Amino acid sequence: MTVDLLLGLQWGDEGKGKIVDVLTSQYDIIARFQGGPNAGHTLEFDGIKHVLRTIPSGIFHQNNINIIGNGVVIDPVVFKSEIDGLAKFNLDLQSKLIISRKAHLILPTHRLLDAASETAKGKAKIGSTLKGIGPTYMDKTGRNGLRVGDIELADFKERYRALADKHEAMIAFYDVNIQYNLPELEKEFFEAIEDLKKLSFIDSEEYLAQAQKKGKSILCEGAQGSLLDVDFGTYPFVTSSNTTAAGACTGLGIAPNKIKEVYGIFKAYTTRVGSGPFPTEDFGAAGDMMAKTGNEFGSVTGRKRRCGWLDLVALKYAIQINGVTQLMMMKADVLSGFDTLKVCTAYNYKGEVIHHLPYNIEEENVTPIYTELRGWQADLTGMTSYDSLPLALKDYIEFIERAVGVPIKIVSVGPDRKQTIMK
Ligand code: 2SA
Ligand code: MG
Repeated sequence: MTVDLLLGLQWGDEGKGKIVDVLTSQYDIIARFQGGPNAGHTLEFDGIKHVLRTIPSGIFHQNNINIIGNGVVIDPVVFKSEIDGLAKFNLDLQSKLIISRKAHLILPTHRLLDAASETAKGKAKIGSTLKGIGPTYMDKTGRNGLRVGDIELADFKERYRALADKHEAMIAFYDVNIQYNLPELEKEFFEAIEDLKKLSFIDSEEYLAQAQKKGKSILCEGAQGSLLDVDFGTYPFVTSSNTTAAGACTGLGIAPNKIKEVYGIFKAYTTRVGSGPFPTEDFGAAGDMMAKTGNEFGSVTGRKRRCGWLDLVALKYAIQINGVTQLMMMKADVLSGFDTLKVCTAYNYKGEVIHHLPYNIEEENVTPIYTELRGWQADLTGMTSYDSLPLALKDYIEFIERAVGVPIKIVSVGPDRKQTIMK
C-alpha cells in the first residue's frame, strides 16, 4: 500500500500531466484533490496531444481507476466536453472514472460572477481563468454550495434555482456590463448534468480508505502550483484552493501520515500566467526565447505565459511547505542555447539580503540576486540517459540539488512520455 503525492512547485504549468502519465503504470488509483477546469494537464504520447481539465491524468492507462475527489470543483459543461473529447479513445469511463459526491458544482452563474468580479477589479484583476473557480469555492466555504451528491436529490432543481437567483442579484450588485443568456446556459448545464449522472458517484474518502486496506497504491495529482495556493501563494494573486500537500488530505480524506513520497515538479526556468508578483521575470531576449522555445501559452486560456529565470528562494519555500522528497525538473531542453544561465539564490528586500519569501513580494520590494552558471548548446530532445547529458546541465542540476537539499530524480527533455530521463 502506498500513497504518494505529486505537485507543482511554481505557478502551475510545470508539466504535472506528463509526469503523472509517466508514473501512472506504478499506481492503481490516480486521484485529483483540488482545483477544477482552471487546470490544463497536457499529455503527449504516440503522436497524440491531449489536454485534460478535470479528469485525472491516469485516464489513458489500461488499469487505473481515476478519482475526482471532494476538493475538486466540477463544471458539468466543461466536463461533458472533456468526456466527449475522449470518445475517440474508446475508454471504459464508467468503470475507470469515479467522482466524489462531495465535490462542488460550478454553476453557469459562478462563471458569470467570476467575470463580474474580475471586471469590477479593473487593473487589480487576478487574471483568473474565468472558469468560476473563486465563486464556487466561496460558496463552498460560505456553506451555500451545491455538490455532486445533490444531483441525486429530488429537489435539486429548486436548490439550483435558489442559488442561481442569489448569484444573479450579486452580479447586478457588481454593476458591470456582463452580457449573458441565462436560460441558454442553464439548458446546457442541465443537459450536461444528465451526462454526469452516467458516471459513478462515490464517497471518495471511504473508497480510498478501503482501497488502502486492500493494498492498492494511490497517486494524488495536484493542479496549479504551490505559489498559487490560497494560503501560501502570492495572495491575492492565487487560486482559491490549497494546491500544497495539505490539500491532498482535505481534498481526498487521506490522513497525512499515510503519504509517503512527495514528488515536486518544477520547470528548469519559471513561468506565470495571470497577474501578480514574479521577481525573476525576464522582459528581454531571454524571456522571449523561453516563451518561444518552450511554447509558453496557457493550455486553457491560450494566454502567453510570462517567463523568467529559476527562483531558488521560491522553490525552497515550496519544497519546505510540501515536504518534497523527490524533484522532477521539466523542460530542460528549452534552456539549450543560452551562453549563461541565471539562477536566483536570494532577494534584496528593502536593502537587506534575505533567503525567504517575504509577506509582500511585490516587484518594487524584491530584487533577485543571481548566480550565473554556464549554459549548454546541445539539443537534448533525443537524449535518453543521464550520462549523455551535457556537463553544464549536470552542473546546473547539481547546483539546484545542493541549494535545496532534495535530489532531482527525473529530467524531462521534451513533451513525449519517452523524453524522460531517470537519474
Ligand atoms: P483561477 O482561474 O481563479 O483559479 O485563477 C486564479 C489565478 O491562478 C492562476 N491559475 C493558473 N496558472 C497557471 N496554470 C493554471 N492552470 C493550468 C495548469 C494552466 C493553463 O494547471 O496547467 O492551462 O493555463 C492555472 N489555473 C489558475 C490564474 O492565471 C490566476 O492568476
Ligand atoms: Mg497547464
